[in-house]
Amino acid sequence: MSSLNFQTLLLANLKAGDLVGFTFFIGSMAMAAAAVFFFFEMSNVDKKWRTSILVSGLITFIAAVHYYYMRDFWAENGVSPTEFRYIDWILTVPLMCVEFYLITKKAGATSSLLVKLIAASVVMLVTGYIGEAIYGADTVSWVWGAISGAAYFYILYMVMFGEVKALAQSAGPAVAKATRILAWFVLVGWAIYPIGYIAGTEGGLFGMKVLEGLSMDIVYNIGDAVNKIGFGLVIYALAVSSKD
Ligand SMILES: *C/C=C(C)/C=C/C=C(C)/C=C/C1=C(C)CCCC1(C)C
Repeated sequence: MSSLNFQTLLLANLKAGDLVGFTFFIGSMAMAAAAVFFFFEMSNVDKKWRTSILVSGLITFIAAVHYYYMRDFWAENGVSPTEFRYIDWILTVPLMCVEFYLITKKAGATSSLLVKLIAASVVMLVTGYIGEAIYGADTVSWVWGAISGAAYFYILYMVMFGEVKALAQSAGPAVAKATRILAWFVLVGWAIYPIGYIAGTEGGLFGMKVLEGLSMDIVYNIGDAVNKIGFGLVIYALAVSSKD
């Protein structure tokens, strides 16, 4: 067997100094460990929080599977796994919206609120995908990025000042506090993604060569770890501490 064939038998080819590849491997394992944690902890929390912890487990589980594909795709081809990335997001980000709905449900969150949040997240991601996958080499990608950004600001508004915040406040101090922290995840943690988008757009923003040399995938991988695992842990902390 030639050495070339032997190479292709290796599952993933991670080279020394491949920082992007490192973050894909770490991300993959961290998501899997987080999923195991959330699934097992479901039986340690009060019944009313179980669905929320289950959803945290599903978010990290879905990410673990996609990271498994993404790290191999990267190791094999050395290019961004844009499709796997957006397939992951289109499943996990709406589930994060479900988390906001679940923790404010007892204060009267309606399914129409859930639909609004999910619809905004789908608009944010579909327009982001079009901008990145189809127009990534073109400065017109800022138009798609801007539409995506508008949907992002709508979600941010809802959780930080709008309906979600109002409901959280009437749900009691623990839910109000957790929602405040989660809103900061949306404000700071989610803002990491447009930075990756600009870094990944050829020519940067409006042709200005901003963020050139920064790897879009490293930015996205750090963002995912913070947002998916961190987000789930805030809900977990709420579930184990809440007397509401
Ligand atoms: C677990 C994955 C998460 C929380 C992904 C979140 C993704 C975003 C908030 C992406 C936002 C984008 C914009 C606001 C504009 C540019 C295009 C996107 C899709 C990168």
